[in-house]
Amino acid sequence: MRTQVVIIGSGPSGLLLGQLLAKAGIEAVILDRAGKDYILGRVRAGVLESGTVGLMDEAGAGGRMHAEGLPHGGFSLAFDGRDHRIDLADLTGGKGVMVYGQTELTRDLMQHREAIGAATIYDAANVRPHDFDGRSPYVTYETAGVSHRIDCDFIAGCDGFHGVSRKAAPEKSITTFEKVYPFGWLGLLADVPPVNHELIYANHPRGFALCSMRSQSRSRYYLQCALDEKVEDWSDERFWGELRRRLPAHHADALVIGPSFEKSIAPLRSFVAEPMRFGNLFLVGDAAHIVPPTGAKGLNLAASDVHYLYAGLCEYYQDRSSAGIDAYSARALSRVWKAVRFSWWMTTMLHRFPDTGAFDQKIQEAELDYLTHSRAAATVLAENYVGLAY
Ligand code: RFL
Ligand code: PHB
Repeated sequence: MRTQVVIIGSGPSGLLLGQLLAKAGIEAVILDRAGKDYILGRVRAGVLESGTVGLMDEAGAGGRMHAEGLPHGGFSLAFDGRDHRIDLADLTGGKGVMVYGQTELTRDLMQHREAIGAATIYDAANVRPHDFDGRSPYVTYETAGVSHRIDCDFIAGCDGFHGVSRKAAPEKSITTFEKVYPFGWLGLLADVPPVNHELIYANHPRGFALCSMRSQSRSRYYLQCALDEKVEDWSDERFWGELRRRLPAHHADALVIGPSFEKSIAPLRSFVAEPMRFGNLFLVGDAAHIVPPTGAKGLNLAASDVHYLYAGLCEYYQDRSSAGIDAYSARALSRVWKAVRFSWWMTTMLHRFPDTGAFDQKIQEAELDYLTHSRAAATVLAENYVGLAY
């Protein structure tokens, strides 16, 4: 079999790239080691930048997102028993974010891909990229014990942090940068109305908490937890009690609780691999970088990578120019590092670190105080939160 682009990974970056390429008349096959239901069962991001929203529209898959997503023009920072609203719209000249779950975005992209009859191979075992340094790249994989090979022009490694693409890059050509945080996030999903009409990021002596949502009737909450915590030790009752303690009284009193239907713990990490191109193999999204979820940047960075790669591939096929694909890694990394910085900063400002001394604590308090009293400081936060320009 032969195609123009093999996309490894059917997460949001692989699906978005696949859909954009299809619109441009560029043929792609997507391979994923997991099944469709497994992919749709992962509860992850919830906040989309306007750039991501624009790409969903460009891919022709934005209809349900606009009908059911919740546009937000601000969020709250809660600390010291009070609430401070960051007015994104006012601070950024009318910009905001869209609250729409990654699960739904993925479902929309899968449905649109099925509708155009483009090829996705799920449950593909032992997916391997080959000869991407030469002129004839190809990808091998197995289904039901049978080996297959797809020849192609380019390979897009959209296979997440634990995927095979980054590992295939020659060790001497790749440099990685990493910071592991000494805590995780315990997330809970429940069909109860959100405690507030906008997100609340709470800094509290007992640890960070985040109140988010998926709809007017479905809430997504997170608690900072120790890395050795086990989900089984967190009954719903314990979770709600702890969340209430970490919120200002007026929110704690308004919290509506109910049975959860998903609970999971995610570790927090910053990670970047450089470069993001190895010959005809391109790393995209979590395959190349991870950020802690505090700034809501992971999925949005995956989308901006897709934007740069898609533009480069269009230039290659339509104008016979390699300029775009040659610039891909540098363009993507320049935006990636700014989001890595922002996510690290938000994480540092809002969490309790196990080794925080009195000095660090005072610095954190000064940072929050500065943000609430300086429009310039709040503008920096808002500009990054809504997403830097591509
Ligand atoms: P994904 O979503 O991990 O998809 C990769 C796909 O590749 C497949 N795969 C393979 N296929 C073939 N062969 C192999 N060897 C393979 N290895 C893996 C996998 O099965 C999978 O289907 O990567 P992608 O597409 O780059 O997307 C990245 C996003 O998923 C991620 O950045 C976000 O979820 C991060 N994130 C958030 N991002 C935001 O922009 N806003 C948020 O509000 C936000 N909140 C979050 C988050 C991530 C979280 N967790 C659990 C890490 C909240 C949480 C709790
Ligand atoms: C989410 O709704 O899952 C979410 C929202 C904002 C974040 C991280 C996660 O910063």
